[in-house]
Amino acid sequence: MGLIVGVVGATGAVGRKMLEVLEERNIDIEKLRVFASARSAGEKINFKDQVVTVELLTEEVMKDKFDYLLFSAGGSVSAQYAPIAAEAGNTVIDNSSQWRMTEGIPLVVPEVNAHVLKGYKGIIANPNCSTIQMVVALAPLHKRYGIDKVVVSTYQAVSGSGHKAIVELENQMKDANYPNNVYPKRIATNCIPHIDVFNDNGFTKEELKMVYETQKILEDNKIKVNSTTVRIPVFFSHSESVYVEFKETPEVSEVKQILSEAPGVIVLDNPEKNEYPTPLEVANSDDTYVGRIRKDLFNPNALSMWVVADNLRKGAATNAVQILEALETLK
Ligand code: A2P
Ligand code: 11C
Repeated sequence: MGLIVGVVGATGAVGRKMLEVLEERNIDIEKLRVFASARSAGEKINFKDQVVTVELLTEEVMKDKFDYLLFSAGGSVSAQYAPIAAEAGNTVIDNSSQWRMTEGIPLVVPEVNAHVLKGYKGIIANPNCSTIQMVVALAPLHKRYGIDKVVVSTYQAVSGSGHKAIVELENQMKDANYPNNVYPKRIATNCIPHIDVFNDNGFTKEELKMVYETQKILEDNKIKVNSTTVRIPVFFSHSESVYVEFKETPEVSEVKQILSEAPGVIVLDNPEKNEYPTPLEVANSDDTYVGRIRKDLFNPNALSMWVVADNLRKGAATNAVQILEALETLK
């Protein structure tokens, strides 16, 4: 028998992508229900050969029976509705930051730590997009060399801020006077070193997600992470410059070999042929691409690399659906 699946926030940038990925990966769905706010309740959405009507999200509907509920409607929606759904016996895969650091809630990137799902039922957290792609590349290297410290700078696509931000960049590219509705500054022809809110310590919440989520997923609170997260005028795919200091000395040839065998990673690293990943080329892929792998000039235990992945796919929807698949294989 097929699954009963609900998508909360199905009209948003990630929610739409979740539906696409569920369809593409041929998940055996017997009944799909889609939820959003009063703004879009009643709208029709195509899924496979069916037309599904968007339902209003209420506490009552979350008590209905679902095999899986995929949430991507923001932290406050997850805070209010996910516990009600879980209490009713439903498995929630939550894409918001609401539950990620809560003790006892698994924070999962299936290629890295699917083992924490064994025997678990309730709310499961999908990590932040910029964390997911970084740990997919770091995990196999951590296993081999042991990571001491990571310094990462991100170049993040506007789709990470949702559908409204895609519209803002599209319009600002055509109209110099289009207002800044989503971002504090103009995003077209600019870059903004400010993602999510500032914390008292000077880092943004997005930067701190990269610190603490990485430690939780790699199960090592000693890994030091220093992050600077930046929004750039790109629609899809986040890019990251990642500098890593290891406990042991890595060799570039071995690093390339390890990464090329790692699940979910594609090494694209032939600079002499201009081969390295870019967001435009990586968009629509489910893999994490790594290029520009090179040793540090001064620290023999350190190297730099360039990591790119589609933030709506591997960074959100695909990772959530992979969690669903991992749970199904553990059944
Ligand atoms: P809606 O279409 O009704 O606004 P994005 O990240 O692209 O902005 O999308 C956010 C998603 O979360 C949309 O599907 C949006 O639905 C949904 N959403 C936002 N607030 C609520 C809410 N209070 N209840 C249900 N869905 C919500
Ligand atoms: C961005 N990383 O690109 C964010 C989007 O914590 O899930 C995801 C926010 C989150 O803006």
